[in-house]
Amino acid sequence: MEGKVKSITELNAWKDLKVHYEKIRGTCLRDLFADDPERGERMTAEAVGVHLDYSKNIITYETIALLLELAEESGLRSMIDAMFRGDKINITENRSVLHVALRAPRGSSIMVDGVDVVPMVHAVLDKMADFANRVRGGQWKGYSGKRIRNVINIGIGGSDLGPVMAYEALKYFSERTMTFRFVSNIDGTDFAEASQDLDPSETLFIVSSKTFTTLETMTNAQTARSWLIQAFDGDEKAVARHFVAVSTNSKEVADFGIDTANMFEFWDWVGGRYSMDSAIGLSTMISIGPKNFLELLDGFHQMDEHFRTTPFDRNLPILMGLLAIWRNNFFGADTVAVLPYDQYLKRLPAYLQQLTMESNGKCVTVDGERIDYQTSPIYWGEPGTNGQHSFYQLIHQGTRRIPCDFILFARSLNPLGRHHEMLLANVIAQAEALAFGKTLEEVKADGVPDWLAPHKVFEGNRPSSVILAERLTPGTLGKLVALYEHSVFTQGILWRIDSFDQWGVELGKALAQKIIPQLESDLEPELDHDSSTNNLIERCRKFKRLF
Ligand code: G6Q
Repeated sequence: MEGKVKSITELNAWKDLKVHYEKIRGTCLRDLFADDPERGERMTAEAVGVHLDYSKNIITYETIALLLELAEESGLRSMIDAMFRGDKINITENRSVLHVALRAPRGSSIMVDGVDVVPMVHAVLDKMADFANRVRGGQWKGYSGKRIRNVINIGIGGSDLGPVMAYEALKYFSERTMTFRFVSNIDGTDFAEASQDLDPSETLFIVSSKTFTTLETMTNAQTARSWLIQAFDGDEKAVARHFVAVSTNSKEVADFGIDTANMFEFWDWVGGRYSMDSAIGLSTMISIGPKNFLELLDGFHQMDEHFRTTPFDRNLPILMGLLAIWRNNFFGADTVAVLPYDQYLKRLPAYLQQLTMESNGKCVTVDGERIDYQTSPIYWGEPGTNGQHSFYQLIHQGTRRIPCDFILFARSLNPLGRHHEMLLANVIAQAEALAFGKTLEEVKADGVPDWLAPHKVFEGNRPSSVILAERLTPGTLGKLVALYEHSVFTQGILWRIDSFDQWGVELGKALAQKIIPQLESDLEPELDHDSSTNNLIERCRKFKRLF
């Protein structure tokens, strides 16, 4: 990047938006819809089978026009081109950001440092497909000749959240004769529970770690190794048939004792939280099969192409990103609820928490200057309809304004009786209730006594967007994830931050390394932390001594 970028607050469109906000902040959705009967159709966009209804946001056509100007003025166009070209836009780590290359079709070309990475991507995909077929087909056997029936992915953060989410999301398409588990936490309970009912001789571990140095993953992998070897009476040769690795670091993989022939590679231009469609997706591919995995990649690619080529005013990720900025920076909404109305997407909110907050939870610009506006809001959520019987109360009647993303599919993969119509009716009704509410007059007209009426009022004017697709297939999931990835990108560019680093996770890691020996030491350690930290360490040591 050349020269210093202007702060978003210095842009003309930002200043215009400030004035505009003051003008429309009191506007209510009831009036906006009443004044424009076509709003519900006009404020929608559709591409690659994904329909976005953003009409229930507190916006006018002028808002959208100004937000689009803001995107133009921010240089979004040139940054999209820079990402797809392989420029090193992750400036604090001096890396290209090329998750889009992971789903580029065979035969296309993307250059990084003079090397075309697309053939490399497809060579790994071919190797993954061959391996996945052998495991699924029973040709890849465990050390004692038994078929592999269990796959445990060991990884954390970006090397875990994507695989877990995708496994759950695509369970309908999964190989049901096999068991898939995911171990991430340094808490030994995670491994103990994931392995307690499995036969080691039928279990394959995929150690997924970009760096192959992550404390949690390496500790869990060592524990898994001991568990396996113990079952084979100390025979270390068993490791080769029961462990494969996904990493960028072949040296560390070899040092661990995994044959690098059984390593599936990816590259430093793939960020952890953008890696579910790289070799990190090996467990996904074994679960759903190579054909479905390629369909997933094709879904990602279709959304990539839409993002790269479509004018901003019809560009789904850009519209979503701009609305996020509008709600966050002008209305001051601190959080966003992601509410998928599909049980298979139960892990999507957790996945999106990392994608959004690790990417855009930053407080300095790409130039290292302290930011004086809000960046990423807090993302959270649960699948519907469950959330309706829990926290929706606050969304409807609380004092905070919480924008919601509703995600729904017109057809169910499990069409049981009237379940799906009821599910759809509920999500559509929630968006309607949030937007239009119920006035005091309407409550009283129902015969509610005066004293009770205020409790039954719904102020409405709660913004939401609806993302609708036909069915949750592998391709749809790819489109959905890419939609959020590019929306996050859009926001990060406008906020002037590096969405692709994660320095914020480092300090705690370093401090933990110091505390581990202090907890383990047989001798009383000299503690030189603050009084609270010292006290907590002492308390833990004391409790340990009691047992
Ligand atoms: C993601 C982050 C982080 C990372 C994990 C695991 O963008 O970088 O969540 O994925 O810390 O790292 P390894 O894959 O190197 O073990």
